[in-house]
Amino acid sequence: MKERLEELKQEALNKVTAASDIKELQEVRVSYLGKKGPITEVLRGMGKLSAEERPVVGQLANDVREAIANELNQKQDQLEKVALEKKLSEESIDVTLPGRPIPTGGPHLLTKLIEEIEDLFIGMGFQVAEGPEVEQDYYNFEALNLPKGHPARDMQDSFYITEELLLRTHTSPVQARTMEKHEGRGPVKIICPGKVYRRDTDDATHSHQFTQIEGLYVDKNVRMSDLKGVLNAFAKKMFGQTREIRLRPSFFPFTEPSVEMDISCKMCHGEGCSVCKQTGWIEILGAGMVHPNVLKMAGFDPDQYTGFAFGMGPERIAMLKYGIDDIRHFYTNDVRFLKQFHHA
Ligand code: 2NL
Repeated sequence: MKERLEELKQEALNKVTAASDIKELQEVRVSYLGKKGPITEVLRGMGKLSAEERPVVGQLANDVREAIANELNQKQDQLEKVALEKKLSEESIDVTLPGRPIPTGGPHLLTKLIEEIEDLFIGMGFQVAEGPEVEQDYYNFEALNLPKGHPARDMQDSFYITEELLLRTHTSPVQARTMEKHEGRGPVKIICPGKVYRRDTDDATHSHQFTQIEGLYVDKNVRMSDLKGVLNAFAKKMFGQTREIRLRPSFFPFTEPSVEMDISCKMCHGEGCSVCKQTGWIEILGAGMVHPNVLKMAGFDPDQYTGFAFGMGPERIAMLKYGIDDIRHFYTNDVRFLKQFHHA
């Protein structure tokens, strides 16, 4: 019997050593230490032994059980440890790897350009003012020295909603409204960016909806030289310090005198090229001294107050700045176009 027990012990220990995973080990445990196992069987046969031998064999059987159990537990710990290490190494994350970029959208080229222009004027003391896109005939035309029947307020060129309501054709009505709110007291120093609408057939240079930025400075003693100084500073900051400006006489119903501003051509330095159509100059904006009628209608005394105003088209500025050849690119929203101006 003793030999049988020793044999069983050796057999069991060998199987424990050979077990390569926890499941196999559990099978060894059940088959050797279970109720139907060979050791239990040996113990059952102890009745045949003498009174002296019985405790000796009983003790040995217990020792064998214990030895096998110890070995099983040790092996179990070892296998669990190996399994854990394997799991950890498989699931490990390299936190130093660069992240995968998530594609993002961004502000439209025109939005960014408008904000850039706003910032330049904010830097010169202007405030940003906004107003409605559905406007009263009064603020869009009447208050800007364009009375009913004036040739420059062609019904065919505007989107009328009713007799008295239309989609604004410029952002000037925002300026008229702002002046009115000041109740005849200066200074008013604002720029008005926004969408405007004209009944045009869309082509490479025309759009029925586009954007505008207008500026207005009304106070005592505002002069033409103030206009020139502000516009010169704007042009140099926007297009580069080496650019020159020039003012040419022009006409707008809401300014007198009126001018148009050109900047010197960067491509040919004034020599003449295709960009500037051989003139050396590129037209950028229109401006002038606010017409006395406009001041009067907004509640300002034209004998005490003067002002300058200007207006420009961000699309035209962007087209010149980035060499964009078709105004429709701004509104088609083809990402291949938009992406060129999006830097995450
Ligand atoms: C252009 C020319 C201009 C104005 C806009 C203005 C507004 C008020 C009073 C007087 Cl409230 N003038 N605006 C003046 C001159 C020119 O725009 O070519 N824009 C794209």
